Amino acid sequence: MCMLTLVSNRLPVRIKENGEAERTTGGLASALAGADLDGDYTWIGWSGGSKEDISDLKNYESTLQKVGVSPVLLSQEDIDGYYEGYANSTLWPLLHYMTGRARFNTDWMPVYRRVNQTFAETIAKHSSKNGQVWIHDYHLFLLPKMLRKLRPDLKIGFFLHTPFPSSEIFRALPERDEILSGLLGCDLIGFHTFGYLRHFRSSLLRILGLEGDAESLWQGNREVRFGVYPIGHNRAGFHTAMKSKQYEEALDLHNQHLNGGKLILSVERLDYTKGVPQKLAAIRHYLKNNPEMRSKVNFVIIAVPSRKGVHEYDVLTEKVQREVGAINGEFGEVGHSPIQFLHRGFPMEELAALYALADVCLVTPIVDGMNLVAKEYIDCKRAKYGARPGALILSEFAGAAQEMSHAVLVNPHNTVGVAEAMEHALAMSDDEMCSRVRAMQDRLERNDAGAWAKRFLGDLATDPREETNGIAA
Ligand code: GDG
Repeated sequence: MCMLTLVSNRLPVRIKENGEAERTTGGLASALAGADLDGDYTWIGWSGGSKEDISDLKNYESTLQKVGVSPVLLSQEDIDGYYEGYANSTLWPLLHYMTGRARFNTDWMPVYRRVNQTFAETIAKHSSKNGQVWIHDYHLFLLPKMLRKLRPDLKIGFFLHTPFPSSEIFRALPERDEILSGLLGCDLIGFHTFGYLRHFRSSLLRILGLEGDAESLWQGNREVRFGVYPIGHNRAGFHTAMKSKQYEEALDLHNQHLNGGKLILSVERLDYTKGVPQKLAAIRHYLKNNPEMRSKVNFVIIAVPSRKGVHEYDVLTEKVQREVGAINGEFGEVGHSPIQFLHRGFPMEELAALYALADVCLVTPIVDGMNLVAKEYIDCKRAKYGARPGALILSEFAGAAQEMSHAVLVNPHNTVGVAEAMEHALAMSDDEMCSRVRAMQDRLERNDAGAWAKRFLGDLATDPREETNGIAA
């Protein structure tokens, strides 16, 4: 059995047409690839779809086990109450300060609890004695405590990919006590920024009356440690992509299309936290005030579909499509529409080519745990791979802003301010762009995805009691 068990809501797998399973290379998988683990870990999570649709459960499980993952099977009722309900309709908006969007439905928590328990039982079965378990994200807040009950020998770590909001927001959650005490089953809890950690500690104090020191809290004779681990991007993956033929071809093709015009790029999941309508308002303002630029700028918005079929997301998609049409109708000319809205995903090589060419990257979420697009854009600005100089416009409300002070920082709610930032970025000299990019690249090199995973897992493995007084626990 492997010494490390990774746990996330979704498994990084895809079932191919021939029925075989294939590992996909999402952000987390590539982070672990860079953490020198030699692939020695197992992964537990939901493989997507409902268990009612699986005709041969045994065969299904063994197909997935062949690629080193163990599925947690969910019924349609689980998916509705746990995933679409409590996780994505209550927790996700609340963690992003959007209390008005958070839905509170008393039927969801029992399902969320039950699914977290199923995860705990699956992990307990598959993890080796004294192994490490690394749990990811808000879908699994109750899991640490449930797992500790079943397997006290395990070292349990948790990383939150979203913000942790101010306690004034978090305390609106009806099940706030249970969520916090679920997390306290951990040995180590990680956040992207000091701000999120500070909010978490103040929730512990205000809601559970628990006060620890800056880095830990005692639960009986067990220490729960907290830490700040800003996630990095998949640097190795992007550098490999930039050496590929597909990258070169995409670079040539898009360069021809631009025909000397300016490229202003944005890339995100189409989620209400990413601030796409606010960005469109700023683009409209920019085009209105800069008529001489209308035929020269190309706003390319890559908005990957997200949570399709969920009402709010469908409404957002329609709203965005309508506004893009309206702006193009108002400011377009024969043969040129200022905005290209691309509602699908692109291969990494093509994404890297667009990053390399973009004069400006517009990253303007309303609230975002970190935001990896900002980091990827800056890393792809490499002259040796044919990249053009470029400037990053970054929302103050993305975790990444804490590390990327050389970006042009904006308040995404300030339409005029974002439009002025576009003017400023497009007028910036190549020298200024390059010196800002270099300053940010230095930092990204030291903390890519692999370094992030290595740091977290290194800290999880360390027993603080052994370190401080030499006495084994
Ligand atoms: C959550 C938190 C936190 C996007 N379009 C394409 C594509 N992407 C990739 C990007 C990037 C990733 O998706 C998006 O990551 P973000 O960090 O920007 O945002 P979330 O998906 O919301 O992630 C966030 C993150 O977790 C990690 O902790 O930073 O705050 O919300 O890597 O490159 N990739 C490809 N084609 C696309 O069209 N290949």
